[in-house]
Amino acid sequence: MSKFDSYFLMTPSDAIEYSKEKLTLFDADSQLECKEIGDGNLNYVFRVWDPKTKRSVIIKQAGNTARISDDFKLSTERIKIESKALQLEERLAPGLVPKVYRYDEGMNCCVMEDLSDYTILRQALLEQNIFPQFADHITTFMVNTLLLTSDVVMEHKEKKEWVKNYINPELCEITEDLVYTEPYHDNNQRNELFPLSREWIEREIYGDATLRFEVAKCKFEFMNHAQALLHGDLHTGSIFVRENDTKVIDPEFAFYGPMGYDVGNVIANLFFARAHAEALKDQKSQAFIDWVDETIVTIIDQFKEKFLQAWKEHVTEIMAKEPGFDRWYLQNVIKDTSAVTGLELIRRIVGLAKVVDITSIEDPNLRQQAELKCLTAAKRFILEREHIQKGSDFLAVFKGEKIHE
Ligand code: SR1
Ligand code: MG
Repeated sequence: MSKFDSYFLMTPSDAIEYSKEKLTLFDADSQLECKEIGDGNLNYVFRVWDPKTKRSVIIKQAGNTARISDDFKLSTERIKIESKALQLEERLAPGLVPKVYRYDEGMNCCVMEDLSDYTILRQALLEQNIFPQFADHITTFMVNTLLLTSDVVMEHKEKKEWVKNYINPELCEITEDLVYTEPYHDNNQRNELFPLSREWIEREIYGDATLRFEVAKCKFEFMNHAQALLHGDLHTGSIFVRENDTKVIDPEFAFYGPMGYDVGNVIANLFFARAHAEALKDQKSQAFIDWVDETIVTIIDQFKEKFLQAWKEHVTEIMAKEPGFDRWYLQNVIKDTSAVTGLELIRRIVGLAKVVDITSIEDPNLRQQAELKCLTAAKRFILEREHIQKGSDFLAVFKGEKIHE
């Protein structure tokens, strides 16, 4: 019998005891230390380390509610999805995710590689650091994990089995509510508007029936298009970086959905970093903004290039080999990417789960400017999504410029 035979939410001292009992990494007599370092919206993250040997691990544990609010009652199963997804992603995109050492079904926790020598990308971008290889790494991650889990590559019955295994109703519901519903309605308790932006949002978001109609179409696309195994929450807080390394973490929202959901999340969150730097306008800002612009353009263009190349190498489905089908398919992925870029920009400003890139802008007028710039572009990303296809189109829309067809 062990105290870890049945589930309870651990404290740091439990995590130390757990590590000694369940992991082979540490010696029985080691003096371990532990700190709870989770700063996400959902889970608890313990870093356990041996100061003598410098060995360390991360133990991520799911509670019955979300950390951000007890409103969200969640099954602890999500850690199972995350563990499975990380192991699969390591196979599909080697070196781009942390290694999983152990998944514990009873304790609902996942023990994984400690990435403490990395920084969360959102934080690094707030400090205006640049990562020249990021576009290359993230496009490889997205092309490999998305295309290779889709029906154009996988045997169809096996793919359907995976759709079943990754069914993730509670976390999908969070996205359906927070991304695709609440930001478009004035009558829910969870939206929080920055006072200087309120009037604009009431008129241009809540009050725009055409926008709501287009968002409704996107919502049903998200719910009904089981295209590929998504990460499902690929914002800059789900990515660790070091100078020449990238690791994608936190795929607990993974499920079969439209590919553009992942790509659009990356792009929108880079725009938040850009908006933050524009508000800062210090010495480093212009060089940083230039790098973000180049990175956004490269991510879209390189994603398309790698996607078509991987299509050539991996496609197995006979009808998908019809000439021109690859480009038609990709065009739809980029259309969805544009819509999701807009949806993510809106929901992080209007809805519950905000981003520090925007909330940390201290000057109220600069924050209002940043919010309205993101929201104005967001509407175009949704409404003009049929025409936004090139990396330079994405940048032009954010800057308020015309798209050159
Ligand atoms: C209740 S969870 C709020 C948000 O945090 C996660 O990272 C997802 O982005 C989710 O929408
Ligand atoms: Mg997360």
